[in-house]
Amino acid sequence: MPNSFLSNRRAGTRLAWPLFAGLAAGLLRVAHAAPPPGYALNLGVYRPSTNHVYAYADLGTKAFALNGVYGASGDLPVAGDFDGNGVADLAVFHAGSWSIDTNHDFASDQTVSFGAAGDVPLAGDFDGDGKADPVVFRAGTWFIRYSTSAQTIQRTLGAAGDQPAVGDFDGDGLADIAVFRNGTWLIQTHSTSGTDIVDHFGGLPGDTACAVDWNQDGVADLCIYRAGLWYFQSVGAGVLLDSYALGSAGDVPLPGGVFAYAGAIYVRAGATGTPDGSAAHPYPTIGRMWGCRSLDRPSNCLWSPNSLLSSWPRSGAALNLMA
Ligand SMILES: [Ca+2]
Ligand SMILES: [Ca+2]
Ligand SMILES: [Ca+2]
Ligand SMILES: [Ca+2]
Repeated sequence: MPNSFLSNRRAGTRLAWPLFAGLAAGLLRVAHAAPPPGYALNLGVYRPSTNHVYAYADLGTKAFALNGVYGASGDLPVAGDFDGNGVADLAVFHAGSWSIDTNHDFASDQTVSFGAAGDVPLAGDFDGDGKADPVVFRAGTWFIRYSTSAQTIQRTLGAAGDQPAVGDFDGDGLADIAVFRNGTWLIQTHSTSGTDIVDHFGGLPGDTACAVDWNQDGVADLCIYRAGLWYFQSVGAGVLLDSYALGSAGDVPLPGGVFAYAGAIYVRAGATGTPDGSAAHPYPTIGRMWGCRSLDRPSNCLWSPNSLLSSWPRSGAALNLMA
């Protein structure tokens, strides 16, 4: 099974460096109910008037992971980890056509034909392979296209005019569906039609419903985007959990979860092109080290064939092995 995110280790941790000289894929499957270890929770917004996306890599420093134009007038944005590398990708939906930018260069890398004009697009991992599955909501009928099989399943929840949301509301690692209607949330976690959980949060005119695991306990929290302010409440808690400011009125919230790991170094076996250790241009190997004076100080080492000396160690960096 293809895997995304094999390992993630912080700088300063003693690593068995030579072991990484050859990379094997498929060691571990990760369903990202919460950010993987070492990753930070992020948020983003999409501004339809300019097709500009603003997504933070770090909610504390407010460094951007995404800050550019993607899509065209009338496109609907969707954030999800479509390639399963642990980092949310930006997609735009237009009348059933999905264009997905998996490497954050604002150019489409994957296209999917799924849904139709008038559908509301969403994404979540329903089949548990770590990759986001395209979803469309059509007046109470949900169509979910499994990434593993391209099979489309159908569910029923809500009605025309409801705001749909996707998140893992029961914390089992698989995405669930919800609709928001004037402050009432109807959540379906294990049925194929009907409501398993009813909750109440938000409901002012203009509120946009979203779902994100804000407290990172593995269970998606209810989220309301209100003109640049995000509000969070855990399912069943009945009290506000937190709020955060990002965006402005008219923006579409992108509760992608994780948009980047600042300072990360990415490695993918067989990667081509000129590598710089970014997610877009990963190293094909971390190389083999020799001439070391200390395992804990890789900068003392010589590397071949693909030296990381120019970029390692980075402060706070993590090493990400990609399938
Ligand atoms: Ca991704
Ligand atoms: Ca999936
Ligand atoms: Ca679930
Ligand atoms: Ca939570």
